[in-house]
Amino acid sequence: MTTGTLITVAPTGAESTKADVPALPVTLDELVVTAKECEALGAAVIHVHIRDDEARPTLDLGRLRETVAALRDSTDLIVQLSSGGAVTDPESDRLAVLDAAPDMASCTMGTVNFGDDVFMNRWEFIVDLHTRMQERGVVPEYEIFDLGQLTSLQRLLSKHGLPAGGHVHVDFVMNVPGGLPGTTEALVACRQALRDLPDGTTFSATGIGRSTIPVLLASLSAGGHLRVGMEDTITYAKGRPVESNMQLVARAVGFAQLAQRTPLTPAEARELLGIPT
Ligand code: KMH
Ligand code: ZN
Repeated sequence: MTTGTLITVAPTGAESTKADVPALPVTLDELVVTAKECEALGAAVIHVHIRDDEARPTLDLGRLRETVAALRDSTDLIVQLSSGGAVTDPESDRLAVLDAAPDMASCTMGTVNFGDDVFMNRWEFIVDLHTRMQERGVVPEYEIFDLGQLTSLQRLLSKHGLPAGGHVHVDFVMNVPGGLPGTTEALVACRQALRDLPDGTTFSATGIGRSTIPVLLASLSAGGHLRVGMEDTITYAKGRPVESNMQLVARAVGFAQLAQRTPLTPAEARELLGIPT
């Protein structure tokens, strides 16, 4: 039975710019302030993309290590580094993200058209990422951009074994142009497909752009968890740009509470996801 709600904040991403959204956290200080405030509101996981001094997306390992350390010093949040990076990042840099020893890392389960770009995730790359995470005790969040990627996940787990910690958690990333639509019907189809995955598999969902609210509500009502943040949404409501990540987390917490699905603390989230304390 589902009880609490796991709330993940994805505050930065690799695609938006300060010109699009002035409050986008792009420096380490901005990220740490955001993380602390989102944790105080009810977030338990932070999905992290970092930027360089010019606010361009980077997978610089030194910066990633510094970021993991700073987030651990200042918060109890579960630190999930993006292994997806930006569409231009090479596979070697994406694998090296694990050298920063996060609690979790994302693992996207297939290639997808990504607006005008292509987000490449070859099968051999996925197997390599999954295996390295098993060896290092980094817990994956399997990112699902399309329904067939759940079939790939089933194949991955049956051929290469369960992830570190033994628990399977997936995130439906919905409404990317080229992937799943951000609709209740699509979310229900994904949830149904989870029956072919190990018992106890949990899911969260995030709706890009204007699908944010419908996906939030559909996920809660289907027993799922939530991801929100400026990586996914830069418009709070029609004609109203997002003012901060906290605004999005506060709204998700409000919806969760209305659904009587209290936000999980980071400690409770660790238990759910099989992450050591
Ligand atoms: N920025 C996208 C190309 C992830 O973080 O793992 C990939 C992405 C998924 O955001
Ligand atoms: Zn991401």
